[in-house]
Amino acid sequence: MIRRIEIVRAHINLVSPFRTSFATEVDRNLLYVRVVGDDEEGWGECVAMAAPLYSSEFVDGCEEVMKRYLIPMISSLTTAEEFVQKSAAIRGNFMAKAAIEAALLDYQLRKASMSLANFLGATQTKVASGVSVGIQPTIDDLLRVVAEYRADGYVRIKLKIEPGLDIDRVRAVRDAFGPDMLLQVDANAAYTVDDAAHLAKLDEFNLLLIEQPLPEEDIVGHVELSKRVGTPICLDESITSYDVARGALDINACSIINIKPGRVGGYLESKRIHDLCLSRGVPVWCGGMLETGIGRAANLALAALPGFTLPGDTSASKRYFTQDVTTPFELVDGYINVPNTVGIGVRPIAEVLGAMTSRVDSYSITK
Ligand code: NPG
Repeated sequence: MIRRIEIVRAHINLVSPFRTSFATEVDRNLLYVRVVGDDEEGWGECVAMAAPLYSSEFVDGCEEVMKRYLIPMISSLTTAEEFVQKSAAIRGNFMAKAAIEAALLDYQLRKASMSLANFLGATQTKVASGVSVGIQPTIDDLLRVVAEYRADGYVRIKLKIEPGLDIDRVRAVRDAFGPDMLLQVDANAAYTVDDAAHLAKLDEFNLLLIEQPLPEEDIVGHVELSKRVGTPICLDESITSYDVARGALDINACSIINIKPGRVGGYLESKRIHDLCLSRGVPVWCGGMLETGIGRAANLALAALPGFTLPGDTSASKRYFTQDVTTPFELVDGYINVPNTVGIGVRPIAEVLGAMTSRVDSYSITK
């Protein structure tokens, strides 16, 4: 029986600033959900950033939604599946919902002695790992950073781009690292459909994909862009649910999908999107939101499903943090092992999390 839900607020610095077309992240303002039962617990990590710049959600807003609307929906026997059904009444707020769903899943799977990977239908025991490279001050910096990640063993490089810091950057990396390196770019919605001819200049670099070139809402613009650019278009921010994914594929807005559980409301919805894409032969890959070990563990379980045929942004702990909150995830020959014990397979290390924690709020479950 679930006795209480805790919201744990904490802070962690990134090993280096991470610049995208919308912000520079230097740290993470963390929110963990802890489900506490009679003899078991479950953990989920909220992926919202401090400010609503990637999407409309932000971490303090997620806490408010959890406190006012989502936690009151939970009773002592609520399962993750029931929570997903009930919380559908609340519009949007996917990152808030996903963190609670993940904690409920971890809790119920631990009680059932099953791993999240098995529960979701994983077919791989380790997943190929890519790395997302933030916008660097100069091309020399970019080449140095990419070289370091290559030396670490990452099998795919993703470059963040924005208008003015795109074609030349990609050319420099292609020239330096050769035609065979798996390479893709991510614009985080920084262009408009009028940039189609400009973005088509990327076609000569044999990229795996261009991720989210246009704003989240402009799914129709991506249809037009897909006709005018040869490189496959992949959607991230735009794909907020199974229904949106199906619609986007139906109208050919994209040919690849980045699945981020936080962005679509959880792991159960992520699996539905995966299954849809698998049935249509559409490749998917697992995105990242600078998660600590709690979120990363669950993402690795998802990334082990058969449709995840492209390397994800599931990098090793040390790419992000000096000391992760869990036992660190390590890269071995370009792969990271998928946790295979029970639930998400990891828990926070009490002393590490304790030192990072600013506040724990506890909500009793009495129903
Ligand atoms: O490896 O976790 C990671 C980061 C991957 O590039 C990454 N995330 O747009 O996909 C993204 C981007 C991001 C970073 C999004 C920070 C939101 C905040």
